[in-house]
Amino acid sequence: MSVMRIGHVALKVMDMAAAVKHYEKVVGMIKTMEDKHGNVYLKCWDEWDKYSVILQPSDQAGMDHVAYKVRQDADLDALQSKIQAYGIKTVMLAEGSLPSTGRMLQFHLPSGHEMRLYAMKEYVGTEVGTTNPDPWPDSIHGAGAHWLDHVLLMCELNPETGTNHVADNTKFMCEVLEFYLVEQVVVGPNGAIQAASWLTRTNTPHDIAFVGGPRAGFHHASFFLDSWHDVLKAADVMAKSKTKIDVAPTRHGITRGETIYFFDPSGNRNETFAGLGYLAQPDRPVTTWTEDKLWTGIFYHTGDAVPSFTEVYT
Ligand code: M3P
Ligand code: FE
Repeated sequence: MSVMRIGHVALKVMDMAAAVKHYEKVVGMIKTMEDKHGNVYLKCWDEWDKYSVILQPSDQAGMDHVAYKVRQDADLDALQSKIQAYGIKTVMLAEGSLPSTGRMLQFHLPSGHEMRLYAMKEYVGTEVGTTNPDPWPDSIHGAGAHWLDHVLLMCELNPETGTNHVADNTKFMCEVLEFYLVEQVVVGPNGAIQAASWLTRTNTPHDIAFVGGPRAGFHHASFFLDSWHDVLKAADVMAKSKTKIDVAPTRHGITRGETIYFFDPSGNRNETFAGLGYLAQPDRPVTTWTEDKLWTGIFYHTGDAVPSFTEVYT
């Protein structure tokens, strides 16, 4: 009964043609499918399932849902009971609710974000295959992202009303979905308020993160790159294509990731993320960042506050 890894993120976009161009030419994804509703499905070259991003036509930006893949179909029944016993309602969506995808267990995190779990998605293979593969395909383009790495969701945090959906989500993810806490930011008197958390199911420093803010929303979807040099080259790709860069290449203290933040044409924030940083383990001691070093955690080199980074999200 286990969640394996992030499977896909469904993002709402306002100009489909511009969005597809962005995820293809800048992030470097491949369009694999379009459905009758005009939703477009894309994958990265190093991913083997049919898609990891769904672009949905909408009149506003933001995340529709994030999905994680579980090991086997029966896990969905076991997790449904477990999630419902925790007090969260679930719906089992029939196979084919999303094309090329098996049944999905749909529910909302305490923060209100929609999450789905599924066991089956059509296998299409990576661009280099499985027999004597090359290290990268000739078709590589744009930033050449390897795979969707994680999402960061903004959660309502209001100490005055006692609302802390970061802590609520963290507890749920750990107790019910068996993620483990890798890093956290604590604020307030005696650091009693968990204001952000980074959680994993795999061995990467995070498969999902939650950060507190005035309202729930979508902060970013992050795509994996191999090296710091690839991060630099991704920034070149963005400059050449006049992509709006939010934060130029730098390093996070948190997770030690090497990063760039940028926006898709609808204003959904993306990240390219390199450097495994460390191998996350369930028994690795949790790293804690204190309020006075919060910005060092976010942008390690300058430690400078960039309010727009935490205030602007979809
Ligand atoms: C990351 C990461 C924020 C911190 C973000 C950190 C939004 O994106 O990948 O480690 O405060
Ligand atoms: Fe990130």
